[in-house]
Amino acid sequence: MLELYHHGSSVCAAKVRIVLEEKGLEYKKHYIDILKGEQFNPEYLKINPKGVVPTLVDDGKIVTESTVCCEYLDWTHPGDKPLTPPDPVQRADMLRWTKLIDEELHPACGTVTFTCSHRYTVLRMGKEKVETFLESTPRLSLVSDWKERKRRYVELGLDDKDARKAIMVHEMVFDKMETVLSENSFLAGDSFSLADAGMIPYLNRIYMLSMLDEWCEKKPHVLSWFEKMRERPTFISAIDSHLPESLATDLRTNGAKSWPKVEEILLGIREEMKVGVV
Ligand SMILES: N[C@@H](CCC(=O)N[C@@H](CS)C(=O)NCC(=O)O)C(=O)O
Repeated sequence: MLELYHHGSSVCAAKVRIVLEEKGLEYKKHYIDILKGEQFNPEYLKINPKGVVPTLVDDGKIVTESTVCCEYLDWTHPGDKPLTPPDPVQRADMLRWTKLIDEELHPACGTVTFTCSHRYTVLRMGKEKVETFLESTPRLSLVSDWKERKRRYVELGLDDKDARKAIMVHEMVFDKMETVLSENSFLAGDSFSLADAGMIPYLNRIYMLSMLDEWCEKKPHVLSWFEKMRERPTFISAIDSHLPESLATDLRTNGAKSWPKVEEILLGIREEMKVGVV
């Protein structure tokens, strides 16, 4: 039996749910509320020592790291819908996207999400619980200094020094997508692959933060790709149906309030990109 430990607003968990749903696999869900610190429960740390979601369990075998979970599912359940292109060049394209997501986009998304919204959700727990929540983060978590970063993001929001780089990473990834999607319907190859499955939750995060339309108003191919992904039947079953309404409201309203500042930083970055400073 397949089991998934996940959370409604986790981009990494969403990625694995998309693959499970695209393949039509049945799985048992275990909800871990990462904004209440349930990921630091000693029982959960036994299966995921980083204290992050998702964790996939396949008949007792534990698989962590969302991209690895997606690949594992594609190896073990290729079915009639493999999500890895058979052509080696297209497969290499796919792996370059998933590598970019893991190495750059995911930590940047953590920064944007916490500085723009999650900090407000977490702060509602009250001083003592916030302290326990921040102190419980393991040394090696989302990245090796996530514990310190999370504390700063909760305290400083968009005034933190990492905010600019995180916004720049998103802008560079969206630019790269725009170039590829102006010639291709999918990110790698000519059909839906693990690259698209991996990218959907990150676009959806910026969308949930009420920022996507304005951010990408000059990137029409990115917007139409996202619209197409939203039309897939698995979008509702893998993404929309798992996000509690209160969290969706937090993301939407906090994101809208944060947009003017994000936009100011973004416009500065675009100016610098134009003159070749970055
Ligand atoms: N490299 C890991 C990263 C997982 C990760 O960062 N998960 C986030 C949610 S998307 C999390 O559980 N965060 C818990 C925290 O910030 O304490 C993967 O791809 O599975």
